Amino acid sequence: MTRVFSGIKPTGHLTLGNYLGAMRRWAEVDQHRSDALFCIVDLHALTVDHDPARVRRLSRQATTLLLASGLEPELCTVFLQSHVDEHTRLSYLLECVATDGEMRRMIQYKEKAARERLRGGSVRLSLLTYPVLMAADILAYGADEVPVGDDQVQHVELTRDLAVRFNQRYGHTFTVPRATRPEVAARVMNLQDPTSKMGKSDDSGPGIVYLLDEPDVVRKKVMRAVTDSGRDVEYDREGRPGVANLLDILAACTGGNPESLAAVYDSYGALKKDTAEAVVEVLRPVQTRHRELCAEPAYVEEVLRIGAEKARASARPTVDSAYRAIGLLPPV
Ligand code: AQP
Repeated sequence: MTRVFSGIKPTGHLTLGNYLGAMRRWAEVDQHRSDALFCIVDLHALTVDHDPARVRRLSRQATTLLLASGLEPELCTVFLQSHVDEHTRLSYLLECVATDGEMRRMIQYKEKAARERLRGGSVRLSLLTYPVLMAADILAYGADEVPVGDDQVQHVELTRDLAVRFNQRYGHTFTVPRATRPEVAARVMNLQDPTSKMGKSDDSGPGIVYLLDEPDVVRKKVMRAVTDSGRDVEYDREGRPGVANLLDILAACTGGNPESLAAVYDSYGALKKDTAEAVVEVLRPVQTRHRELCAEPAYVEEVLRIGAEKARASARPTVDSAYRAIGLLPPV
């Protein structure tokens, strides 16, 4: 059976981008057709300036939202990265295979390091090495597929390179995984700046639809989305990124196709109105289930406990064989 692994960082409140680009597909498709593991990658949240209490809060919230979005612990494994030591054990070995130049070429590193410097902060070494930990997250489980949005594809490519290099140098140890992208909404853009990704750790609140935004807040944000001075509704990602982003969101929420939807509208106002309502409808069941799960914290804790046990048992043999292959003696 195909093994699928993917993760989500508790660095902010989860967004419509996380949902349409990743979470929805995990729940609707991946958990049903594969042996799937979904991880709240809390160690990655420590790579930038963070408040410990907030990370704890966001980790619980991300778990609850993953379950609310439809992940079923009977069908897949849901767990916290920091509960399974194999991730950091393997990460060190992969650091011995990766190069400094590879890390510095990562687009997310460049963008996030620049953001940290702009805020007057220093750049943590873990921000530079984070793609290696991500590679360990994936390789520890022998994942065949990694369903991600566009922004993570480069990191999955790096994971493939590290797996191939390790296998060539030390003998076959890792499955070489591949990234899979959603057909629509692989990159949901910020509503106020449609040339940047809708990212949960951005500060620009009005441009980001959060999964727990009230319907009226969603409507307001979508109605105020930046478009352009034109009038015709056309799907042109380069020339009219704001309108294209709305069409992508509408298509992802209604199951349509952005190009054909463009032909249906003769004004930006009507497009925005329908997009807002489509988003409200997509988020409604997630929000309802999230409220129910908030009343069951013991259930959520139990999901994480069982998930960590299953994940540990699954990762340990691969990580142990990587330790042996690279030249380390087993403990006596
Ligand atoms: N805007 C997006 N459009 C489509 N997919 C997206 N994803 C994230 N944003 C979009 C996908 O959601 C999954 C989980 O994301 P993550 O938490 O690992 O990464 P992130 O959202 O990129 O989070 P950061 O780095 O903490 O903060 P921001 O969001 O500010 O960059 C991934 O599959 C991702 O592709």
